[in-house]
Amino acid sequence: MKYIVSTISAVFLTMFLAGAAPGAEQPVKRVVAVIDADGVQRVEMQAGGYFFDPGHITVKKDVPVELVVKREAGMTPHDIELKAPEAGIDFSVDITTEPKVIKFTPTKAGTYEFTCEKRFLFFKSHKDRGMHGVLVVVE
Ligand SMILES: [Cu+2]
Repeated sequence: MKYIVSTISAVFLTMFLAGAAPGAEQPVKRVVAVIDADGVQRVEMQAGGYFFDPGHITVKKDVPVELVVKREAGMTPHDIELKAPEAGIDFSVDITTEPKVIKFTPTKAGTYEFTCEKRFLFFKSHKDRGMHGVLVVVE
C-alpha cells in the first residue's frame, strides 16, 4: 500500500513539473542576417503560439531586407507588425502557413519592436503573451 501511494505521488509530481514547463519563458533565438549574392538580407521566420522564431534579428542599414514569414499549422491567426516609418520600416501583415515575403530597406540605425497584434475576445493579446521581438538595425 505504501508503495502504491508513493507511486501515485511520483506520477502527480511528474505531471506538475511537466505542466509547469510551458509557462517558462523560452530563450529568444537570435539571428544576424547575411547579405545574399543579390545584395538582399533574407531572414526566414516562423510564428506560432506565442512566439516569433527568431525573435531577435540584426540587419544592416541601407541594405534591402526580405523577411520570409510563415506560421505553424493550426487555427490560431497571427500577424506581424512593425511601425517605424522614420526608419523606412512600416508593415502589418497577416501570417499564413504559406510563406509571405515582407520587403523593406531600413534607413536608420536603432532597435525596433515587432509584435503580433492578434487577440481573442477579451483574452490577453498575443503580444502580451510573449509574441514580440526586436529588429536591430546597425550601421
Ligand atoms: Cu499571434
